[in-house]
Amino acid sequence: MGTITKTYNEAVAKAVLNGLKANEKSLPSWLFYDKKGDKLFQQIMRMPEYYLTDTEKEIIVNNRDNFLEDFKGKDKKFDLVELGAGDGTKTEILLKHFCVQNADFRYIPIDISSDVLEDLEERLSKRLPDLTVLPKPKSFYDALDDLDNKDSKKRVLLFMGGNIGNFTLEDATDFISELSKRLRPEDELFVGFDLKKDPRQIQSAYDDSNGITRAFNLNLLERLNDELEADFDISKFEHYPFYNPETGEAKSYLVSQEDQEVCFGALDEKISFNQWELIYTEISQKYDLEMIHEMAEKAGLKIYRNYFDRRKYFCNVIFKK
Ligand code: AVJ
Repeated sequence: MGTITKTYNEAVAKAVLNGLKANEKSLPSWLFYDKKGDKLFQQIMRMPEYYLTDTEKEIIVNNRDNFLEDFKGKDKKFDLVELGAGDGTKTEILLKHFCVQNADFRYIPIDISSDVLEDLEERLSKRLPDLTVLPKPKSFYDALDDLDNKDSKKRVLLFMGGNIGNFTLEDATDFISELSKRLRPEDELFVGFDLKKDPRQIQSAYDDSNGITRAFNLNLLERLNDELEADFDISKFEHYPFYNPETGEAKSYLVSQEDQEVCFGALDEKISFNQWELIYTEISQKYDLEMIHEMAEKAGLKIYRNYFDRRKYFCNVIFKK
């Protein structure tokens, strides 16, 4: 045998094989966000059915003065630490407002992707040249553990955009507990939760009539075709979102339309699918206040404040120890 040069990403290959060789097939939702997936997600956020972005934006715009008061430490200073840099539009509204108000704060975005952080830093240096930005290209926990604890300045951790929804309830509780361990008495944790509402409205948010969410879900398979030399026939899979109002779980699946076999050229592997077999690709957990209270209690946190949009579709919560 000659030397095989691997051109694929090991983490992607491992996640894909793990997920597709399991009894109940799944693919992790972080795989959505390649170049094309990022673009599709931007488009999803502009779909009339996808209410999440505008509702959280409404909360931020209407309460930016309150947030500044909530976030300021005793000495008026604070560090704003964002978990996941994301696309940053909503954060930018806050940052801009805080700069205009001459707040004494620094912005510390944490993201595993240094590319994402470089783009963000470049954008912010143009738009908000006076803002101090300290990007940390690390995992959330590593980055938080790395922060200098001799620095007594108040910290506010941000986890916005309903990203907590991509965890199951159990995993979200563990995650919040881990963050809680790293909070000091004066610190705060600011989280955006998408709330339970008319089940039909949630269902259509993940099944928009322009088919963008469908394309977003199917793009996972195209990504595997490109990166792992797989031969998925995209027309033989269908997007199926399902919202369960009993549990608040909105889950998305790809459904195999027939018995079929898929080869992964780069991995020298074959995976077979039965007709109607599912690949579970995403959870978007919806919350009610009782669930948020219970989570806070389990994580050893108190709800210091909660903010809603006028329709109570979304809730931004400030937790404290
Ligand atoms: C980025 C996790 C908030 O779950 O609503 C949108 C991702 N997936 N449409 C969500 C998503 C399908 C989104 N979050």
